[in-house]
Amino acid sequence: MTTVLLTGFEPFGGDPSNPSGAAVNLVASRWEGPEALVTAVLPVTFAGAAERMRALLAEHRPDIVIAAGLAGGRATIGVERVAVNLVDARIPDNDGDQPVDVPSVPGAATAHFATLPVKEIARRIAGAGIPAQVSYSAGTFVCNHVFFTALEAAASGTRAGFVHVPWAAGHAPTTESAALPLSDIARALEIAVQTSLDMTADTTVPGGTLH
Ligand code: PCA
Repeated sequence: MTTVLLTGFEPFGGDPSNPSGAAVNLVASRWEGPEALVTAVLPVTFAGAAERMRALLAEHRPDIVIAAGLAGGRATIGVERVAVNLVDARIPDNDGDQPVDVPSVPGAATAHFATLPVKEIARRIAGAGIPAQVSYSAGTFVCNHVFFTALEAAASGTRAGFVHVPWAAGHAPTTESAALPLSDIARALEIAVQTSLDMTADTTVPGGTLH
């Protein structure tokens, strides 16, 4: 049976909530298959999150991995294309650790590309009326660390990627913060899963950014 691993994160940085974890739980509550869906809400710690991702990969041997996390301040769903082998934490993680300028996985490549159809995922999410774009940096904090770890540790038949989400409306730190309804964030993750199941190769439409 085809297995999909979908993860979100716990709150971090003093915030009371994290829409990525909430959205993943919403997707799990209404998943009807036929594929098996495994979900987890990861700790926002460099040590714990990567270890948990490696354990989930080893236990479930998923065909597809989609990790999701909060990118507070972004207005759109960001389908990440690039994971860098770099940790440079601007704030401490939930263990109080703040590693600076160290590799995510010592000795591994400088970067990995997502192995999901990122352009098509962004296109289909936008087509559902939810703002989305391909992103070329997942940052250098715990999200990028988990994204890089997943691509590094996944078995050769496993395809993996990462989706950054905005604040959920009603839970943003200020009323001016960019936000989307939690239902849209959950829908975007479902579309990401479905698109990844439907397509192994990405669409070759022009994309990228000029700066
Ligand atoms: N966002 C952070 C870590 C956990 C999360 O949800 C990040 O973008 O690295």
